[in-house]
Amino acid sequence: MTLLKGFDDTCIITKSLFQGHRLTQTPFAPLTRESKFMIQFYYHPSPNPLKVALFLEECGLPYEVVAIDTRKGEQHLPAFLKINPNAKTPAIVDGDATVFDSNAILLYLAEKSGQFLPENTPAARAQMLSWLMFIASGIGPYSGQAVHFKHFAPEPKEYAVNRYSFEAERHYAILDAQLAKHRYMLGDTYTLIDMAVWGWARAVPFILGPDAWEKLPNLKRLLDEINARPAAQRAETLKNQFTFKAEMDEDARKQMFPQNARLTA
Ligand SMILES: N[C@@H](CCC(=O)N[C@@H](CS)C(=O)NCC(=O)O)C(=O)O
Repeated sequence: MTLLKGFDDTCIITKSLFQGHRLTQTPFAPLTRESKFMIQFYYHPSPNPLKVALFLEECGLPYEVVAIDTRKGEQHLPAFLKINPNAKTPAIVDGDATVFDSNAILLYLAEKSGQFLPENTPAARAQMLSWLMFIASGIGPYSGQAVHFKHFAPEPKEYAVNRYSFEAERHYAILDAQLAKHRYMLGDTYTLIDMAVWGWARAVPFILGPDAWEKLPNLKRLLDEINARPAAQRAETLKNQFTFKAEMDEDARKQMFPQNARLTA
Protein backbone atom coordinates (compact mmCIF):
# COMPACT_ATOMS: atom_id res chain seq x y z
CA MET A 1 0.00 0.00 0.00
CA THR A 2 1.31 3.46 -0.92
CA LEU A 3 0.40 6.58 0.98
CA LEU A 4 -0.17 9.76 -0.93
CA LYS A 5 0.15 13.14 0.74
CA GLY A 6 -3.22 14.86 0.52
CA PHE A 7 -4.17 18.47 0.00
CA ASP A 8 -3.27 19.57 3.52
CA ASP A 9 -1.13 18.23 6.31
CA THR A 10 -4.00 16.62 8.15
CA CYS A 11 -5.07 14.44 5.24
CA ILE A 12 -3.35 11.30 4.10
CA ILE A 13 -5.07 9.69 1.14
CA THR A 14 -4.81 5.94 0.99
CA LYS A 15 -3.50 4.81 -2.35
CA SER A 16 -4.13 1.12 -2.73
CA LEU A 17 -6.32 -1.23 -4.73
CA PHE A 18 -6.07 0.45 -8.11
CA GLN A 19 -3.59 3.02 -9.40
CA GLY A 20 -4.28 5.92 -7.09
CA HIS A 21 -8.00 5.76 -6.67
CA ARG A 22 -10.38 3.89 -4.44
CA LEU A 23 -13.38 1.87 -5.49
CA THR A 24 -16.92 1.72 -4.16
CA GLN A 25 -19.25 -0.96 -5.45
CA THR A 26 -22.14 -0.04 -3.18
CA PRO A 27 -23.52 3.27 -4.37
CA PHE A 28 -23.97 5.91 -1.72
CA ALA A 29 -22.18 4.08 1.08
CA PRO A 30 -21.20 6.70 3.69
CA LEU A 31 -18.15 8.68 2.55
CA THR A 32 -14.93 8.06 4.42
CA ARG A 33 -12.90 10.82 6.04
CA GLU A 34 -10.60 10.86 3.01
CA SER A 35 -13.47 11.10 0.52
CA LYS A 36 -13.98 14.80 0.98
CA PHE A 37 -10.50 15.38 -0.39
CA MET A 38 -11.15 13.27 -3.48
CA ILE A 39 -13.31 13.56 -6.54
CA GLN A 40 -16.17 11.04 -6.48
CA PHE A 41 -16.54 9.61 -9.99
CA TYR A 42 -19.90 7.96 -10.75
CA TYR A 43 -19.01 5.39 -13.33
CA HIS A 44 -20.32 2.67 -15.60
CA PRO A 45 -18.06 1.03 -18.22
CA SER A 46 -19.67 2.70 -21.24
CA PRO A 47 -18.51 5.39 -23.70
CA ASN A 48 -19.36 8.63 -21.85
CA PRO A 49 -17.93 7.59 -18.47
CA LEU A 50 -14.84 6.17 -20.21
CA LYS A 51 -13.86 9.64 -21.47
CA VAL A 52 -13.84 10.85 -17.88
CA ALA A 53 -11.95 7.78 -16.64
CA LEU A 54 -9.28 8.53 -19.24
CA PHE A 55 -9.00 12.17 -18.20
CA LEU A 56 -8.77 11.29 -14.51
CA GLU A 57 -6.07 8.73 -15.23
CA GLU A 58 -4.15 11.18 -17.43
CA CYS A 59 -4.26 14.14 -15.05
CA GLY A 60 -3.40 12.44 -11.75
CA LEU A 61 -6.07 14.08 -9.56
CA PRO A 62 -7.04 11.72 -6.71
CA TYR A 63 -10.46 10.20 -7.21
CA GLU A 64 -12.81 7.59 -5.86
CA VAL A 65 -14.92 5.45 -8.18
CA VAL A 66 -18.57 4.85 -7.35
CA ALA A 67 -20.02 2.13 -9.58
CA ILE A 68 -23.49 2.83 -10.95
CA ASP A 69 -24.94 -0.33 -12.45
CA THR A 70 -27.34 1.10 -15.04
CA ARG A 71 -28.70 -2.32 -16.08
CA LYS A 72 -29.81 -2.73 -12.45
CA GLY A 73 -31.39 0.75 -12.47
CA GLU A 74 -29.01 2.42 -10.00
CA GLN A 75 -29.06 5.60 -12.13
CA HIS A 76 -32.67 6.12 -10.93
CA LEU A 77 -31.84 6.02 -7.21
CA PRO A 78 -32.94 9.28 -5.50
CA ALA A 79 -29.41 9.83 -4.14
CA PHE A 80 -27.97 9.68 -7.67
CA LEU A 81 -30.70 11.93 -9.11
CA LYS A 82 -29.53 14.63 -6.69
CA ILE A 83 -26.15 14.43 -8.45
CA ASN A 84 -27.42 14.01 -12.00
CA PRO A 85 -31.13 14.78 -12.50
CA ASN A 86 -30.75 13.25 -15.99
CA ALA A 87 -30.18 9.75 -14.51
CA LYS A 88 -27.12 8.95 -16.65
CA THR A 89 -23.46 8.22 -16.02
CA PRO A 90 -20.95 9.85 -15.71
CA ALA A 91 -21.10 12.49 -12.99
CA ILE A 92 -18.54 13.77 -10.50
CA VAL A 93 -18.69 15.42 -7.11
CA ASP A 94 -15.67 17.51 -6.18
CA GLY A 95 -16.21 19.07 -2.76
CA ASP A 96 -19.13 21.44 -3.19
CA ALA A 97 -19.01 21.18 -7.02
CA THR A 98 -21.24 18.66 -8.79
CA VAL A 99 -20.82 18.16 -12.52
CA PHE A 100 -22.85 15.94 -14.86
CA ASP A 101 -22.61 15.33 -18.61
CA SER A 102 -19.31 13.90 -19.80
CA ASN A 103 -18.05 16.83 -21.86
CA ALA A 104 -18.87 19.33 -19.11
CA ILE A 105 -16.85 17.12 -16.76
CA LEU A 106 -13.90 17.04 -19.17
CA LEU A 107 -13.87 20.82 -19.38
CA TYR A 108 -14.23 21.17 -15.59
CA LEU A 109 -11.32 18.78 -14.98
CA ALA A 110 -9.16 20.40 -17.65
CA GLU A 111 -9.73 23.83 -16.10
CA LYS A 112 -9.22 22.52 -12.57
CA SER A 113 -5.99 20.69 -13.38
CA GLY A 114 -4.77 23.17 -16.00
CA GLN A 115 -3.96 20.18 -18.22
CA PHE A 116 -4.90 19.03 -21.73
CA LEU A 117 -6.25 22.43 -22.77
CA PRO A 118 -5.25 24.15 -26.01
CA GLU A 119 -3.28 27.37 -25.86
CA ASN A 120 -5.14 30.18 -24.14
CA THR A 121 -6.13 32.30 -27.15
CA PRO A 122 -9.65 33.17 -28.33
CA ALA A 123 -9.05 31.28 -31.60
CA ALA A 124 -7.84 28.08 -29.92
CA ARG A 125 -10.58 28.22 -27.26
CA ALA A 126 -13.20 28.73 -29.99
CA GLN A 127 -12.07 25.54 -31.73
CA MET A 128 -12.03 23.64 -28.44
CA LEU A 129 -15.60 24.68 -27.57
CA SER A 130 -16.85 23.94 -31.09
CA TRP A 131 -15.48 20.39 -31.12
CA LEU A 132 -16.53 19.75 -27.52
CA MET A 133 -20.14 20.66 -28.36
CA PHE A 134 -20.03 18.80 -31.70
CA ILE A 135 -19.07 15.63 -29.84
CA ALA A 136 -21.65 16.23 -27.09
CA SER A 137 -24.54 17.07 -29.40
CA GLY A 138 -23.66 15.01 -32.50
CA ILE A 139 -21.26 12.11 -31.99
CA GLY A 140 -22.76 11.02 -28.65
CA PRO A 141 -26.48 11.16 -29.43
CA TYR A 142 -26.26 9.79 -32.99
CA SER A 143 -23.95 6.98 -31.88
CA GLY A 144 -26.31 6.15 -29.02
CA GLN A 145 -29.38 6.08 -31.26
CA ALA A 146 -27.57 4.10 -33.99
CA VAL A 147 -26.66 1.47 -31.38
CA HIS A 148 -30.15 1.48 -29.91
CA PHE A 149 -31.94 0.89 -33.19
CA LYS A 150 -29.39 -1.53 -34.67
CA HIS A 151 -28.95 -3.69 -31.61
CA PHE A 152 -31.90 -3.23 -29.24
CA ALA A 153 -35.08 -1.86 -30.87
CA PRO A 154 -37.94 -4.11 -31.97
CA GLU A 155 -38.98 -4.34 -35.65
CA PRO A 156 -39.97 -2.50 -37.77
CA LYS A 157 -36.89 -0.32 -37.54
CA GLU A 158 -35.47 0.07 -41.04
CA TYR A 159 -36.26 3.79 -41.25
CA ALA A 160 -34.69 4.56 -37.85
CA VAL A 161 -31.64 2.34 -38.44
CA ASN A 162 -31.04 4.07 -41.77
CA ARG A 163 -31.44 7.59 -40.36
CA TYR A 164 -29.24 7.14 -37.29
CA SER A 165 -26.57 5.04 -39.03
CA PHE A 166 -26.36 7.64 -41.78
CA GLU A 167 -26.03 10.53 -39.32
CA ALA A 168 -23.53 8.65 -37.15
CA GLU A 169 -21.40 7.82 -40.23
CA ARG A 170 -21.57 11.46 -41.37
CA HIS A 171 -20.42 12.72 -37.97
CA TYR A 172 -17.51 10.24 -37.77
CA ALA A 173 -16.45 11.26 -41.30
CA ILE A 174 -16.18 14.87 -40.04
CA LEU A 175 -13.84 13.73 -37.25
CA ASP A 176 -11.83 11.71 -39.75
CA ALA A 177 -11.46 14.71 -42.08
CA GLN A 178 -10.20 16.86 -39.17
CA LEU A 179 -7.71 14.14 -38.24
CA ALA A 180 -6.52 13.93 -41.86
CA LYS A 181 -5.32 17.53 -41.45
CA HIS A 182 -3.90 17.30 -37.92
CA ARG A 183 -2.32 14.67 -35.69
CA TYR A 184 -4.84 15.52 -32.93
CA MET A 185 -8.28 17.11 -33.03
CA LEU A 186 -6.97 20.60 -32.18
CA GLY A 187 -3.63 20.39 -34.00
CA ASP A 188 -0.32 19.12 -32.69
CA THR A 189 -1.27 18.69 -29.04
CA TYR A 190 -3.20 15.94 -27.26
CA THR A 191 -6.16 17.60 -25.48
CA LEU A 192 -9.46 16.89 -23.75
CA ILE A 193 -11.10 16.81 -27.21
CA ASP A 194 -9.10 13.72 -28.19
CA MET A 195 -10.27 12.10 -24.94
CA ALA A 196 -13.89 12.97 -25.75
CA VAL A 197 -13.41 11.37 -29.18
CA TRP A 198 -11.73 8.28 -27.70
CA GLY A 199 -14.72 7.41 -25.49
CA TRP A 200 -16.88 6.82 -28.56
CA ALA A 201 -14.20 5.81 -31.11
CA ARG A 202 -13.51 2.64 -29.08
CA ALA A 203 -17.04 1.52 -29.98
CA VAL A 204 -17.05 2.38 -33.71
CA PRO A 205 -17.39 -1.22 -35.02
CA PHE A 206 -20.38 -1.78 -32.69
CA ILE A 207 -21.93 1.56 -33.74
CA LEU A 208 -21.26 1.51 -37.50
CA GLY A 209 -20.45 -2.13 -38.29
CA PRO A 210 -17.33 -4.29 -38.58
CA ASP A 211 -15.99 -2.63 -41.77
CA ALA A 212 -16.30 0.94 -40.50
CA TRP A 213 -12.56 1.49 -40.02
CA GLU A 214 -11.94 1.17 -43.78
CA LYS A 215 -13.52 4.60 -44.24
CA LEU A 216 -12.06 6.19 -41.10
CA PRO A 217 -8.28 5.59 -41.23
CA ASN A 218 -7.33 8.82 -39.49
CA LEU A 219 -9.72 8.26 -36.61
CA LYS A 220 -8.39 4.70 -36.30
CA ARG A 221 -4.84 6.10 -36.13
CA LEU A 222 -5.85 8.37 -33.22
CA LEU A 223 -7.69 5.54 -31.47
CA ASP A 224 -4.64 3.25 -31.72
CA GLU A 225 -2.35 5.98 -30.43
CA ILE A 226 -4.55 6.71 -27.41
CA ASN A 227 -5.15 3.00 -26.73
CA ALA A 228 -1.39 2.60 -26.36
CA ARG A 229 -1.25 5.21 -23.56
CA PRO A 230 -0.99 3.68 -20.06
CA ALA A 231 -3.80 5.96 -18.86
CA ALA A 232 -6.17 4.56 -21.52
CA GLN A 233 -5.27 1.01 -20.54
CA ARG A 234 -6.00 1.80 -16.89
CA ALA A 235 -9.30 3.45 -17.86
CA GLU A 236 -10.29 0.35 -19.87
CA THR A 237 -9.43 -2.11 -17.12
CA LEU A 238 -11.22 -0.16 -14.41
CA LYS A 239 -14.32 -2.27 -15.13
CA ASN A 240 -12.50 -5.42 -14.04
CA GLN A 241 -12.52 -4.14 -10.46
CA PHE A 242 -16.32 -4.36 -10.32
CA THR A 243 -19.10 -6.75 -11.18
CA PHE A 244 -21.57 -5.03 -13.48
CA LYS A 245 -24.72 -6.73 -14.71
CA ALA A 246 -24.01 -8.01 -18.23
CA GLU A 247 -27.42 -9.37 -19.29
CA MET A 248 -29.81 -7.11 -21.17
CA ASP A 249 -32.78 -8.99 -19.73
CA GLU A 250 -36.34 -7.74 -19.28
CA ASP A 251 -35.54 -5.83 -16.10
CA ALA A 252 -32.44 -4.20 -17.63
CA ARG A 253 -34.56 -3.05 -20.60
CA LYS A 254 -37.10 -1.61 -18.19
CA GLN A 255 -34.37 0.38 -16.43
CA MET A 256 -32.56 1.51 -19.58
CA PHE A 257 -35.54 2.09 -21.89
CA PRO A 258 -38.33 3.36 -19.60
CA GLN A 259 -40.19 4.76 -22.63
CA ASN A 260 -41.25 1.21 -23.59
CA ALA A 261 -43.71 1.13 -20.67
CA ARG A 262 -45.96 3.46 -22.70
CA LEU A 263 -46.22 0.87 -25.50
CA THR A 264 -47.83 -1.73 -23.26
CA ALA A 265 -49.82 0.58 -20.95
N1 LIG B 1 -25.09 13.57 -22.41
C1 LIG B 1 -24.66 12.61 -21.43
C2 LIG B 1 -25.13 11.23 -21.86
C3 LIG B 1 -24.84 10.22 -20.77
C4 LIG B 1 -25.29 8.81 -21.14
O1 LIG B 1 -26.08 8.58 -22.07
N2 LIG B 1 -24.78 7.85 -20.37
C5 LIG B 1 -25.12 6.46 -20.55
C6 LIG B 1 -23.82 5.65 -20.55
S1 LIG B 1 -22.81 6.06 -21.95
C7 LIG B 1 -25.99 5.99 -19.40
O2 LIG B 1 -25.71 6.26 -18.25
N3 LIG B 1 -27.09 5.29 -19.72
C8 LIG B 1 -28.02 4.81 -18.73
C9 LIG B 1 -29.45 5.04 -19.12
O3 LIG B 1 -29.70 5.57 -20.22
O4 LIG B 1 -30.32 4.70 -18.35
C10 LIG B 1 -23.14 12.65 -21.27
O5 LIG B 1 -22.43 12.99 -22.22
O6 LIG B 1 -22.66 12.35 -20.17
